[in-house]
Amino acid sequence: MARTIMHIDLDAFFVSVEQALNPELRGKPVVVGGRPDRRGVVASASYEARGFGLHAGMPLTTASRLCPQAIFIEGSFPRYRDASQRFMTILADFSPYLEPVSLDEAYLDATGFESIYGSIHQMAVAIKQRIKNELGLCASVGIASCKVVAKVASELSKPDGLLEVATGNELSFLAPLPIAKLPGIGRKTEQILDGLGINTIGKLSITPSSVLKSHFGASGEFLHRFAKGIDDRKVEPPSAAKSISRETTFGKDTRDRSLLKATLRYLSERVGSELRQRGKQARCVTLKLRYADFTTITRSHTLSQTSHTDQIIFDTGTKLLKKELTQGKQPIRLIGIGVSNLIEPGRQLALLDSSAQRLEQLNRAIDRIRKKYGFTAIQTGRTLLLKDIFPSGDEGYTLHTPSLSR
Ligand code: TTP
Ligand code: MG
Repeated sequence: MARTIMHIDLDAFFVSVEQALNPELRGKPVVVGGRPDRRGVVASASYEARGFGLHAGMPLTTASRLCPQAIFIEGSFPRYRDASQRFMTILADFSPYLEPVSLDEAYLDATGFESIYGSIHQMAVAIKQRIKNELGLCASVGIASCKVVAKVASELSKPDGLLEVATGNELSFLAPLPIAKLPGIGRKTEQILDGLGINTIGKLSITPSSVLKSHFGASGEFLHRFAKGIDDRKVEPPSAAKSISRETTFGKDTRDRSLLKATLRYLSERVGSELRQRGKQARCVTLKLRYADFTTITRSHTLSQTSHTDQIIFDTGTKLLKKELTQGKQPIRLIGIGVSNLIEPGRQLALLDSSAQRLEQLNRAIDRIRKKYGFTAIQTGRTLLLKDIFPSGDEGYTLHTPSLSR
């Protein structure tokens, strides 16, 4: 069945939020990223600044050389997170089939919505209008039969754009564009394709997929399909998980406290990292134990202040475990830890407290290293013990439950 997909992306997002708050910045070359004498790069540049060649990722020193009159702002992430939430709330009013992709970007499945709004074009106009009225921001919208074409269309229409690619015209729309416009083509892929004499999406679409596969492996097939405007990825609303938990069954039932605590620490880190990745905080921590005779118990504790740090999850789990060990006498077969009562943090009161702030920073630093080098690239002292017990793969230990494969 033919689909209608919309891609919505805010223009010069960080900068536009600043301009909406401070009228003196409007119509001027503005950069969010920091002071020009600092190390660092441009995060967002206003379209006026782009006229001087400024763009995201450019070193601030270069930016100030190219455009000395530009206004450089540090920016404030909580402001952008707040604007992003309000943006997504507006979109959710138009369709429940909404997939946020980043802070300022989302796909919306609008198949069949013509009957409500008169046309999809009118629906997009209404969306843009509400974003303008309520947030003071400009959104650019691409409309097409699939995600990849909708995304290229919104990008091409910027700023303050609205571009609809009629079904059947995907190939002719994409063909003349330079390959860098196709999502998924980074600088390196672009260079390789350029070396092969492929510089437009049209040329890419007629390159045999065997050639692309030999250079890019499985992703070569995707590139080929995208270049033809074929993309059957669905718009997938994020699963609203109500809890996050990790558990594992031991090879041999145990009452060894160091092993139990090491495993609990590891599981807490897994839970914590997912919690932070989802941008949530938890109110409740739950320990799960299964004894040798398969009796399973769960014990929960409600935190006085919501948290998303490994330490708090682990400390709470440890207290629950200690209590349980003084009662049950059987060896333990399975241990698990979970968090629930998840909330989207608004104002972070905990951050006023400097020790909570340090913990949060430490966790973020660990997350960054793990994202780059793998989960066990960095280990806390307590979990080192697990190294000798569980086999280690690229992504860390291989424990026995599927929930640990992530
Ligand atoms: P983008 O949508 O890529 O950029 P943009 O909204 O500033 O401009 P455009 O009109 O082209 O959409 O990214 C959204 C925000 O994400 C951007 O305002 C700042 C942030 N960001 C960074 O912090 N670093 C980066 O390298 C990029 C690309 C974006
Ligand atoms: Mg944007």
